[in-house]
Amino acid sequence: MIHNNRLRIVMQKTGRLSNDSKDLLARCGIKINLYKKKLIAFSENMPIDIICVRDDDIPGLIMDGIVDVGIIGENVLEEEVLSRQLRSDNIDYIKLKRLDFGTCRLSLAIPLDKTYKDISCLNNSRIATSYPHLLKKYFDKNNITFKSCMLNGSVEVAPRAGLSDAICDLVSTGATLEANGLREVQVIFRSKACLICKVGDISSEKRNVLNTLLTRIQGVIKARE
Ligand code: PRT
Ligand code: ZN
Repeated sequence: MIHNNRLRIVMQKTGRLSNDSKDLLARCGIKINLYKKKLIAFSENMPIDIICVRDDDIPGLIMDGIVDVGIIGENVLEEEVLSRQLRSDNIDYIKLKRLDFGTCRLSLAIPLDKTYKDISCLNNSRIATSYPHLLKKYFDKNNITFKSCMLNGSVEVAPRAGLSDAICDLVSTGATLEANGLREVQVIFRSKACLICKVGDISSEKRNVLNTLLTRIQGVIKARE
């Protein structure tokens, strides 16, 4: 492992958060050359290194204290917390700032021809999702039982393919649900990207850089409001 006084920030390599994350850091005045295939980039003008990975790996890198700071969707973060709680793994992190991108909601959706009054209509139904822990937490809170169908992608086709009765998936515009003949019936979690950092020892040099970064991020977000 690299141990030095450069602040390490982990962000999504490619996907819905990567351009906004890159853009935010650039607007904070961090000069970086993020080449497409590179996992790591070194800032030229600040003691900061950027590491690019799959978003699912980001919460763990922070909670295990391997990387200092991360940019991650609250949905992925909370799912990892719930999953680690079951394994009694470390779930420590500090949320430094809710960011102004990556806005979406995790929602239950059902085929258009199905009726829905309230959540009890889904009692004992099979629900396809990539977020089994957030789904279970919501159903447990409402005292409703369900059967899960774990899918890491193509969740929206599950009812049509006869794999499930309903789905629990991320929605932003609703176009994907509509294109698949599904109706959003219940929001179970609202999410944005956020800036998190590890708990524990951070050198004073790194702490100073982190404080500067946080002040600049707050300024960038304020200016965009
Ligand atoms: O490869 P990697 O594992 O890093 O990426 P990924 O494929 O797991 O994630 P990615 O890039 O799709 O999304 C990263 C994060 O972006 C998510 O965890 C959310 O925090 C955030 N985000 C914001 C979204 C959406 N909006 C979103 N609309 N993530 C996914 N979607 C998908 C959704 O799953 C569905 O398939 O977009 C579709 C619905 O969009 P609408 O506009 O049709 O409603
Ligand atoms: Zn992912």
